[in-house]
Amino acid sequence: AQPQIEAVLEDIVHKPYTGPEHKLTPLVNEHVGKYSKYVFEPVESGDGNWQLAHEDGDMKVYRRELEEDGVVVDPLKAQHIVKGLSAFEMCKYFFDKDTRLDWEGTVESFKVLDKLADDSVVFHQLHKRVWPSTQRETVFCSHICMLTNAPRPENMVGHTWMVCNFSMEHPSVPITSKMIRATLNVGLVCQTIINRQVEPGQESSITRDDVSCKIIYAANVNPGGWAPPSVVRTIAKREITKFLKKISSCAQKAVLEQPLTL
Ligand code: H15
Repeated sequence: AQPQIEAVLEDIVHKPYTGPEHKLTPLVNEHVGKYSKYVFEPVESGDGNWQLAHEDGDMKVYRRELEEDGVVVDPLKAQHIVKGLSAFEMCKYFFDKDTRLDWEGTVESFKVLDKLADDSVVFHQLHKRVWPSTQRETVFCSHICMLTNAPRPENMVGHTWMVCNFSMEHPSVPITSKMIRATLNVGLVCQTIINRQVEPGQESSITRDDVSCKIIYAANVNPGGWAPPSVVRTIAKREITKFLKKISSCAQKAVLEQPLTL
């Protein structure tokens, strides 16, 4: 990133949504600190070799081709704009395990390993088997928080929200030979955009029809073992696109009858 951008990113601070602190707070802070900046590093400036891999209406998916020890680990970044809900509502929906299986197409089942606080939960997930490869599993911590000092797009109202999911190890699920342990680090950052002029002090007049949610989603996936590069790249692009579409329509439906929470 250019020096000015670096300085802007340096200022971003995350605030826990509910707290209190717990045994993984230092680890969460480390991941969220890194990801909250990484998500905002621009892809369009052309310096990081990001390529537009898919575009569909307001959705754009970028990738940077990268292999580690012959395994495809392409960083992915996507942007999307979803009408009729706020940043907070979108992040809450992504974080909420109770509605996860309504939209999550890559997961067969999951289990809570550790509820550290209302804003931090550790999960074990079994992923759907992608023929002809071995089934994958993941262990990760999911954390929801607010970001302050993040770059604000034009016409933004309210706060920036983020969910950070990062792979970790957990003593209750040792790695076995039956499945491949994949690792993922994911950041979902959301900001609310308003599509009409609101006079200062008139914020309470904002309704669902006035807002959209701008999403930036960054994912670093390591499939955890060799699989044909073209297969991994095809699956990754397909799944991230499917995920964004599905979670957007499910979240829109879920908030429809509720009052807007900015
Ligand atoms: O973010 C997504 N899902 C959440 C909620 O389930 C979990 C995820 C996570 C899982 C494990 C560890 C850390 C984080 O955040 C949606 C995921 C969308 C899919 C992204 C692309 C997957 C590419 C998989 C290639 C594997 C190829 C195997 C042959």
